[in-house]
Amino acid sequence: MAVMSVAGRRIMYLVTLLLVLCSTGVFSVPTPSGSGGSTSTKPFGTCKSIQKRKEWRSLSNTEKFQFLYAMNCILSKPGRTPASIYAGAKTRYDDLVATHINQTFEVHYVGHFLPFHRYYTWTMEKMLRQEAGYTGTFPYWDWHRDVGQGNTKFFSSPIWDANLGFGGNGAYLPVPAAQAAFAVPGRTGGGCVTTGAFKNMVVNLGPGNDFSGNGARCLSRDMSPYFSGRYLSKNQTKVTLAAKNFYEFDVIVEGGPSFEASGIHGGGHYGIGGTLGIMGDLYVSPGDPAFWIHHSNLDRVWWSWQKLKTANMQDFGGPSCLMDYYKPGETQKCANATTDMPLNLGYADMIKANVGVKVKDVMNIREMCYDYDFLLDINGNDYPNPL
Ligand SMILES: *[C@@H]1O[C@H](CO)[C@@H](O)[C@H](O)[C@H]1NC(C)=O
Ligand SMILES: *[C@@H]1O[C@H](CO)[C@@H](O)[C@H](O)[C@H]1NC(C)=O
Ligand SMILES: *[C@@H]1O[C@H](CO)[C@@H](O)[C@H](O)[C@H]1NC(C)=O
Ligand SMILES: [Cu+2]
Repeated sequence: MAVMSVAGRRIMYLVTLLLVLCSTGVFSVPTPSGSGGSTSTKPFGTCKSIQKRKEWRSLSNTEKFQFLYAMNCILSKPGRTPASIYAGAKTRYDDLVATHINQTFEVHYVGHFLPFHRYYTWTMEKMLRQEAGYTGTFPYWDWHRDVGQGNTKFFSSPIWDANLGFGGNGAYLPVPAAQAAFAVPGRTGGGCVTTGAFKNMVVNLGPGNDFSGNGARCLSRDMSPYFSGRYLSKNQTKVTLAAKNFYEFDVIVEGGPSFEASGIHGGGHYGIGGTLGIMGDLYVSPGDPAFWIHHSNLDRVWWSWQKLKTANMQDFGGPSCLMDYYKPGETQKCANATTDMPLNLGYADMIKANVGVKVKDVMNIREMCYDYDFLLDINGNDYPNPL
């Protein structure tokens, strides 16, 4: 078991000390209407500037510390979900997790899967800035850097750093017999995360769709370098970026149309969460803070695909209800998803413009006031994104 260094302990002590600031609410900023002016009818307003997201490794140590601190702040702030609605939702972070659990079968294996998660990740960024005083860069995890050369490479990623990172794997636990047949191949852990900025974290909601809070438990990880090596490889990204239209792109990303198959989305979830880890639980996966940097990179892949061809930018499609993919000769249960579909985040909502957010509002990330420092070309290689 990894022992935390003196520096690591000092950092955690500092995080704990600073959380007092968080609970006093010094970071709270008056609720704005959209990101820009209140006169705008667009939910994201007019951008004062474009926030450039960067890979975790490109953040300075100070920025990493501030980011991990701000996450802990959101994890400790009282939430807005009334106990009468979801008794287990206690913190501001739980507001986000609860809305994901509530909509699990409405926002996965559907056309609006990527738009929903783009808006969801944007909301975490907004929350960190507005309610936890974060002023740095919102990070993404370029998984290509950590897969492909055997197990040790994945485990030793700076993402999992015990001092200035998300902490590592859990100790190995066997899976209960009932789950053995469905166990994620190559899983190596399952126990609690014991290092890093989230080692004391309590996951209040879940497992699954349990909102009661009775299942409160540690943050667990069950990493599978085998699984991530397969589905987070540059080859898999290349296969994904080769999609001819959005419908096809979404199917490849989600590994549809079947629950058994995987794509880059599942590559991160099961590569980190395996069978017993929080990231592997379809409902409560945002309960692992690593969720946000995985989804930020997934969003970067979508944005990179959108930028490959003019026609890709506004292309959209796919089913509006779970797994209702079009198959020749079969009748679909639901209408196809359209860009007029509303995206709803319940008590986690950070937009108070009363205009609602629709798929069409999140098609262009620059209208959401952010972009990425590097994008991916058709071969899955990074190129600098001129801003
Ligand atoms: C690349 O990915 C495709 C699709 O998943 C797979 O069929 C192919 O074998 C992979 N190629 C390599 C070189 O891994
Ligand atoms: C849904 O989209 C698919 C793929 O673009 C298309 O073939 C199908 O006809 C559409 N279904 C409906 C009900 O409009
Ligand atoms: C849960 O989801 C349903 C259906 O999308 C929605 O109507 C309801 O408002 C959601 N509840 C909360 C508390 O977010
Ligand atoms: Cu999700």
